[in-house]
Amino acid sequence: MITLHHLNESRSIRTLWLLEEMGVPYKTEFYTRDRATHFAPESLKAIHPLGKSPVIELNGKVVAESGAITEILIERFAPHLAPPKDSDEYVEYLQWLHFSESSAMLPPLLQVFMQRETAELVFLPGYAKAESKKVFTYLNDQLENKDYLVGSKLSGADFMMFFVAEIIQRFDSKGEYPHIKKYLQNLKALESWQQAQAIEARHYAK
Ligand SMILES: N[C@@H](CCC(=O)N[C@@H](CS)C(=O)NCC(=O)O)C(=O)O
Repeated sequence: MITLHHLNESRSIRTLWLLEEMGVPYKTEFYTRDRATHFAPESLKAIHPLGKSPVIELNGKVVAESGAITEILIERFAPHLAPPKDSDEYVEYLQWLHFSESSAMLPPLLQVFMQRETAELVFLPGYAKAESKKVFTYLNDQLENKDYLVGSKLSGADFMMFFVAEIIQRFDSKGEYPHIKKYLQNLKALESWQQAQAIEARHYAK
């Protein structure tokens, strides 16, 4: 069974549309943004600690991130909505999936946030601080007693998140995120990581 936790005026419309296109049975729990702050209600945090939408429950497993949700739902229920995995089009498909929530999203979001700045209200610094704390805490909690993000071995998730973890550590002057620190130490002990660093150092030392 699929349950979509849907927030109004949000990326969750991606998932709602996809579910309709797929034509599979699903349930929707609706959440409404606060009129003044535009934030999601606290109740969303009971579903996923970041308190963002979309989130789905898929046979009891909570899945966040609209890109991951799109990929999983299509893989399991609507494979006709993805090109074959061994095709060039699949490469393009994956690039667009990731682009939509990374390089393509940040610039327009910054524009939206800048619009909220007024003479009376400085929005961005407070927002950046509060959202950073949410993300840093979430990642730190997820890494408790773990060497790698997924299961007990190195995966693609580590190659991606390691770069973020390094940035987080730069901001952690008070040592608030010890599990992130340990995670990085663990990754940095890997031979391949050290080789990559050595290659970079050799090249740029010139
Ligand atoms: N990268 C996430 C972003 C999720 C996200 O930021 N959702 C926004 C709505 S577009 C949200 O829930 N905002 C409410 C809040 O921050 O309180 C995704 O693609 O699902």
